[in-house]
Amino acid sequence: MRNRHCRGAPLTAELFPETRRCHRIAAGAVLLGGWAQSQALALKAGVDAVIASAPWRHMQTPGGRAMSTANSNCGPLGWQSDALGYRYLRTDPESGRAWPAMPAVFWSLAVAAAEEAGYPGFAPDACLLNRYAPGARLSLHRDQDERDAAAPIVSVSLGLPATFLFGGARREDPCHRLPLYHGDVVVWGGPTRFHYHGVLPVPDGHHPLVGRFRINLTFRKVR
Ligand code: MD3
Ligand code: FE
Repeated sequence: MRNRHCRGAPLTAELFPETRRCHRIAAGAVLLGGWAQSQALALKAGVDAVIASAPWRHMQTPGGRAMSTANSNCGPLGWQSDALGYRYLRTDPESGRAWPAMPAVFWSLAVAAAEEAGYPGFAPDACLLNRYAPGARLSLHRDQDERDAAAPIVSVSLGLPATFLFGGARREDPCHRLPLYHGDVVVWGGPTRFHYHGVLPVPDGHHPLVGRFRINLTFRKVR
């Protein structure tokens, strides 16, 4: 690791606690604690711009229930869940138009984080936005709709903290818990890329930039 948060000098770690939060979570999965914090204002402005053209919506699960998270997308492909199942679409079904472009700050952060974690040349073609109000959660699932299995998923957390769960290849495998805070970036690649994971209900709170929400961006290479 060679960014200013992750350089390993002990003095740095004492002065800046977030330096201790950069580590490998699993084979091929790297937590870059606080990595996006200095860009948070620009990222939030990017979120607001995306949402102005593709507003937050609660998609239906294939089982017919509304998801507790609100979602939107930017980039060439957008993730969609409804009665038909999960898939990636080139247009927003709500508007019939293309998804909004990825803001430049989204793209550059995702590419830089992937490179930092050992995945040079990451070229995401989809960015899913998840918004959690207090109480919203994401039940245990696997992300299997992306065709490019070699590419990682880059995740950026903004706003309220949450507890991330990551399990194994089988639903019944035990889960580890990982707290995720505003500005944290996680790069998920390698053998755990298709493992089960989820997010516990987000506790109530208030964040100065994001308000009463947690927003998570996931960058994916789908095609
Ligand atoms: C671990 N989102 O959108 S992002 C999702 O915090 C999703 O909103 C969570 O799971 C969130 O599908 C977690 C981090 C993430 C994404 C994909 C993974 C972790 C992963 C794939 C395999 C293992
Ligand atoms: Fe997921």
